[in-house]
Amino acid sequence: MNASNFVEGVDFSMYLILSISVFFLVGITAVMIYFLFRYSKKNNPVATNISHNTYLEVIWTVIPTILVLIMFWYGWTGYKPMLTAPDDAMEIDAIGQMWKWSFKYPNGKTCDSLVIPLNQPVKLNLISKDVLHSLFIPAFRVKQDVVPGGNNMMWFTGQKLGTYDILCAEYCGQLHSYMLSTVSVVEADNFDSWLVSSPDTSNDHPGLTLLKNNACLSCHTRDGSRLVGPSFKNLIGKTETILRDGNEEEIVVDNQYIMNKIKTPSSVSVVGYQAGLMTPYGEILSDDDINNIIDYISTLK
Ligand code: HEC
Ligand SMILES: [Cu+2]
Repeated sequence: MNASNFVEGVDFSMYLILSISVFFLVGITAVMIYFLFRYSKKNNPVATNISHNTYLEVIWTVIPTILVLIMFWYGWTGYKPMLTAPDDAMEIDAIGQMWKWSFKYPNGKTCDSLVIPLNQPVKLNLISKDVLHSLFIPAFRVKQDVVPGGNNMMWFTGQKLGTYDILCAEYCGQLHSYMLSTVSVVEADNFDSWLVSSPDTSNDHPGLTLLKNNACLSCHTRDGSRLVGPSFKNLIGKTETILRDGNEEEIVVDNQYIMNKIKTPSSVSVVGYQAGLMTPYGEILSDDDINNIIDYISTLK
């Protein structure tokens, strides 16, 4: 059994086009080499002037046209079903952001990796929070751009139990290649119990859960090492240089500064780091959320 319902159509047209291409590559090269000797100056001293040959011209027009139409036909019939999801497909939001995938289920459950039931069509609504991404599941033979403001979708049916890679196939900045996740195809019963279970975050600080869920940790570390942005370790009370309205300023990081930076990151930028990478979280996180985050950051010493 194939990993998804699209494997057969995509693979068939791939192998068809590949075989036709290889056939002509080998054939044309062989004829070229043969002609090189057959019509060299030594073997064919007097060149013949041939203006045209109707019979040959019809053959080399009609046969390639038929071949191209065959390739088109199998390509099209493999691709067309991808464009319309069946009505009974389960809808899941797939959200891409620098540099993390997250998946939101109809019951509100969110997860960093995708879990789907066996033999159930699944439709992913593709949403980007910042720049262009592209959701790519090689084993399922599906790939689709995730456009900010657009409403692309993809659908598929997982037909074989297992866990498969999810990649981002659109260069989306520095840590693009780390934008990885997985899709697990599980038995329907296991899926149902998974869907209603909640991840065990009881030991996590609520601020840490928020940092994880909002992809903050793909750009900021907790251990003092530099990633795309400054580390959260020892952040509060740190003296640093920032750029505000084009002017450099020396500041001491406090709660108010962090609150403002998370809500409207473009208002200030830390000197030594690339400005403009952080998206505004004012609409996504409440003041309570941000206070939880600040409280958590204050524990990172
Ligand atoms: C795509 C990468 C990215 C993501 C995601 C991101 N940030 Fe940032 N952040 C940066 C960069 C780069 C800087 C430094 C440059 C600047 O000030 O814009 C920064 C700066 C900051 C600062 C100021 C640090 C200092 O030393 O003054 C805070 C606080 C911060 N981010 C918190 C967050 C929180 C909280 C989240 C998640 C809700 C988050 N960031 C998500 C890239 C990111
Ligand atoms: Cu991406």
